[in-house]
Amino acid sequence: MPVARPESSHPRIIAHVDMDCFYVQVEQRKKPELRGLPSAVVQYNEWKGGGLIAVSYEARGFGVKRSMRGDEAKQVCPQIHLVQVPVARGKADLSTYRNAGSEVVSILARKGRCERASIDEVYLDLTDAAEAMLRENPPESLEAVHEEVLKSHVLGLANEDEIDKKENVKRWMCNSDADHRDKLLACGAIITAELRMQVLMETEFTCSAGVAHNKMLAKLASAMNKPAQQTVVPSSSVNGLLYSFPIKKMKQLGGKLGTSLQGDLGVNTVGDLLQFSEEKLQDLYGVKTGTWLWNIARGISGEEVQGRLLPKSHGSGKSFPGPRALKTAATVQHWLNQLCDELSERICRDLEENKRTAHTLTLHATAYGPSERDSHKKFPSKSCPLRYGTGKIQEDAFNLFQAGLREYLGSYGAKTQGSQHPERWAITGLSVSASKIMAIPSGTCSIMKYFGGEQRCDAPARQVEANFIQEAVPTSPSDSKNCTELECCERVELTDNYSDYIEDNKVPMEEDKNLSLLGHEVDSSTKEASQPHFPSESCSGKTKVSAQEFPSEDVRHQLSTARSKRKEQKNSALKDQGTILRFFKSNDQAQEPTRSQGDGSNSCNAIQNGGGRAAWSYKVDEIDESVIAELPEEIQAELESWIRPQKRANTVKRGGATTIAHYFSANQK
Ligand code: TTP
Repeated sequence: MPVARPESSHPRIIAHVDMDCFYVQVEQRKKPELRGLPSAVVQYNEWKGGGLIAVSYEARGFGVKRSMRGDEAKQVCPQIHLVQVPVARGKADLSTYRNAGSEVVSILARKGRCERASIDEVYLDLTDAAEAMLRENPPESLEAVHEEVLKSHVLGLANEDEIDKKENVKRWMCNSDADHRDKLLACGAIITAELRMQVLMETEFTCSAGVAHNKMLAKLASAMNKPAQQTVVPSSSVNGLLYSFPIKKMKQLGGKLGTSLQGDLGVNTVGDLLQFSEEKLQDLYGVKTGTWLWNIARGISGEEVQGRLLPKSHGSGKSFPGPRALKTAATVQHWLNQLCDELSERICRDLEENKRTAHTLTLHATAYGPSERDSHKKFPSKSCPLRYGTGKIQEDAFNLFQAGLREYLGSYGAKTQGSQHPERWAITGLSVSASKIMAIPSGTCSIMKYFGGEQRCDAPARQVEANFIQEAVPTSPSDSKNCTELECCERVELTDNYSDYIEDNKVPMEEDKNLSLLGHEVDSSTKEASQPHFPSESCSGKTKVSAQEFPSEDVRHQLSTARSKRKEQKNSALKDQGTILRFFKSNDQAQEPTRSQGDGSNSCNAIQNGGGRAAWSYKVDEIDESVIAELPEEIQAELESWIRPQKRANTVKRGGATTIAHYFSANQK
């Protein structure tokens, strides 16, 4: 992705659409009697009335805030209606919200390239649609401009009162003397207003939007006027918008980079950045970060709308604060099993509906250790190749946990198995994610074909997918060793996809991480995508699997009946776990475990240390991975390419590395 490019030659029209108090709206659609009333969605944990996760605008009017608990909200607004988030597997179940988000995406995607940025946020590239409108049906030729368009906030327009305001907006939208950029923007605003009305009509949800010439400005603008409004950013207003915009509120500057800008340079607003030359910023923060900062100060951003309706990864998590912290391996395993069960269901549905397979399983945890000295220590995230099947995912996730725990406890040499020393560690958050999701290349033999009976396939999906995964997942050097017992551990490495995992996530909530992993829990695509097209060529000869591995005729019949049933019940997809899911579940039970549940800790660590971490240079070791996530994607990519070869080659690359390292070391204090 380019850092920035001149935007004047070919202006783009980008909209950022953000649903208003989204979970509340979903609950209000279920219970229409709540419409217009102060209401909020609370976590399932009822302590002090449950933590609020979404607050209606009516309740906000009474001073209710998301940071409150139910009891506190009732104090400031006694008439508030609190709705508990749906629960499954002892944790919040977000499927209703995910599905509702998908409904919206499928409508928005009708007018241009669409990127689903989180459970309730979408970027749209409306350039082509706006250009077509300007060519064929320009605003000044419209008989009437819709009220919703006239309600737009156009930054920089002087608005005395409501009537004047609408008149001004109309004049601006229909100005045949305006420059080309503004004309296109006006078309984009009209298209966005139409889309928002369509969303309201088809889903009953209101949303707000920002319309600008790039993603960064569109996102800033969408939050400026809520609910159910849209804000337009003409080029002439960009400086005014950014001049006083708090630096920490910028996407990617909320964390350590923003803190460094404030603390080290005294930069408090985006406008403050204008005093620094590009060279100076590059000197301080590295070439790419420096240029990126210089660009954002001027409202320049070359980030493309990705054209992604489906999530980049799936995640399932839960936190265990205070007395609920997990202190034994058995309780950790119990909860990991729940999380993995959900994750498995979701990736199987993704495979079935979208023909996509996930390739990496990652475990994250938060913990506190045996001593005060330990309080700053992070539980290391761990990844391994993802094997399909609930049992396998559960087994691998627990192995990852054990590997992480050994490393976390490290020098204390505490035992990681059993509960002999329950006081030595406590887990306050657990999450598992499936990432590196890829479409099955067309022509690949598909399980759907087999189940659907449209075409005979000579391999069960499990085998096909296993082959596919084997091909696609890069193997670690240790793969060549004949050490089945440690297979999983050998592949364990410090996760390299942590930034993917947290990208787009909402601020973590206190109680249930699941509620904060929104960007990655969006799992359903547009409705049209639920019936994939199957290639017609035969798959015979691709795999060698014995006949008894096929499901029996009965099972096949059962599976295909279940599938047709599910088609009928698209909107209650949750209740039906899907054919593949059942298939994997049943096969899973039948399968011999291929990996040892044994400890193997020493060898595992030795391999890991010997092959990886110990070989890292000091600078790489100092990088706080959470910082990487704050950076723009292209900078993350640069860091990745810098870090990975280092891991392999045990050499320090010069050049850009020095400047980036400067940034990271500056933040070590
Ligand atoms: P947001 O878009 O941040 O907020 P919102 O849609 O509730 O309200 P607004 O109109 O101000 O945009 O989040 C979308 C949904 O994500 C929200 O309804 C609830 C959920 N959520 C969490 O579960 N945890 C969080 O920390 C946040 C911020 C949101």
